[in-house]
Amino acid sequence: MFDNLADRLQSVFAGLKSKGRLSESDVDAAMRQIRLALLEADVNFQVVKDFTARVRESAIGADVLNSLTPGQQVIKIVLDELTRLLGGAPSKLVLSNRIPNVIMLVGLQGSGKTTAAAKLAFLLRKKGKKPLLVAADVHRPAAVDQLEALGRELQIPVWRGSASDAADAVAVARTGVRAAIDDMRDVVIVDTAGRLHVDEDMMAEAAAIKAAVKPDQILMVVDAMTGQDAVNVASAFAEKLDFDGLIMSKLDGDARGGAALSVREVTGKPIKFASMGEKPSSLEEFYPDRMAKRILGMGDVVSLIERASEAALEDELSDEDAARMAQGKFTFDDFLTSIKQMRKMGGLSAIAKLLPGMGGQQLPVEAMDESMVNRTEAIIFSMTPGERAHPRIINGQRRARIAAGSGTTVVDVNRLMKQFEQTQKMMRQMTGMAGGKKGKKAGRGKRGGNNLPFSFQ
Ligand SMILES: Nc1nc2c(ncn2[C@@H]2O[C@H](COP(=O)(O)OP(=O)(O)OP(=O)(O)O)[C@@H](O)[C@H]2O)c(=O)[nH]1
Ligand SMILES: [Mg+2]
Repeated sequence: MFDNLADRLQSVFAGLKSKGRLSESDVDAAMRQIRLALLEADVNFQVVKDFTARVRESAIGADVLNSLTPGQQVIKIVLDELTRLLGGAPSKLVLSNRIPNVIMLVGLQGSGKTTAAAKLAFLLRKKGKKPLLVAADVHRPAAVDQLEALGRELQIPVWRGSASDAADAVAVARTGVRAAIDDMRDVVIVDTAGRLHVDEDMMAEAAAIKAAVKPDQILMVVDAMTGQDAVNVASAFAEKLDFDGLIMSKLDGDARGGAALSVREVTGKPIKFASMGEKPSSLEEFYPDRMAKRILGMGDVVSLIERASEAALEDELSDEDAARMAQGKFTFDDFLTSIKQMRKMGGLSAIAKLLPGMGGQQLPVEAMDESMVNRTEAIIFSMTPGERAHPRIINGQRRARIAAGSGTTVVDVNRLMKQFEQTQKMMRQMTGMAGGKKGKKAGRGKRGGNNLPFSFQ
């Protein structure tokens, strides 16, 4: 998403930073460029106008022009305004004391409701909740099966209505809440039917479900790829049905992203979640400040660390393993685990986007190359268990066999061996820095953290 916008804004900033002093006309020129960049990203016209006016006012008013680092200060002002535009403080999903809590999802056809329902259930379960998914989309026959398949994959139960209410969305929702009570589930997530356009039928059905189950939260799913349209649709929903918050879906797409930037300002409704892919784990709580930093190419190290610790926790890296690795006793099996973790974090390019100053593009080509990671994996798979555990035995003959087995060359294998030795050495040095015998403790300290053997240089 935002790649183009991020590039454009960063080049405006580079121009500002290179100047020792800024004049009012420098600021005006920068504002013109920012305005164009936002309009090209499909941000609502009025929103752009207000945004640049506010930035200009702060920049001129805050004595920025007389400061020693005017460029930096303008960037800070843009960051603050962008954060504000995206909602300011994060608006987290707050569950009430009511059991079960009912969350209803609404939105146009194909916006991502059904997948978002499953992703949300997955996220809430990670937080210790016991969700029940309710398939109240009775219009499209495959919709119920789709939710059921997702539920099966995640091992989260799905309610599809009793035989008598299968064609009645309101009845499915109502009996779903009852089923949740019987089954001691504490959150009910109701998936509803979408339509191609905002129409009376859809609104009437959504209103009827709302009246029947009195949801604690109605979340509207908005497809970020649909640009300005998404904002108009969200406004119509806000007016006709009213809802509590937004889920922006498909933020991983390459559309211009303007909808995500305008929708909060235009509808007044907070973005609560961002969906960045098709995987169940791709739904994230939305943090306006982090998103603003990503757009401005400042990276999002907090999200990166969170992803790393989640990936590590899922792999249940044991204390012993962590301690052993920290002492430099690192094997090719550990290397494989790290690759797996990295994939869970969204792969190299996703990680790169979260790193400050990287914004994706500036990474060395080799480090960006996912195919290199695949090749590494293939080489390790071609090693015997003994070789993986004791890499020192891998002599020239074995290297030739491994290269042939993995469809690579001896040069590739040698390169990996070298990289592996360097990683081992680096880990030993890090342990050394932590102070000899304390290595074990340092290892434990790494638990839940990132133990990727790759460096980004
Ligand atoms: N890349 C990407 N694809 C997504 C995302 N969210 C949903 N999709 C895809 O978008 C398509 C539509 O998603 P659904 O969840 O079925 O949409 P829906 O709103 O339930 O659609 P209807 O039931 O027809 O109204 C599916 O192919 C999803 O996999 C996302 O964040 N990123
Ligand atoms: Mg659906």
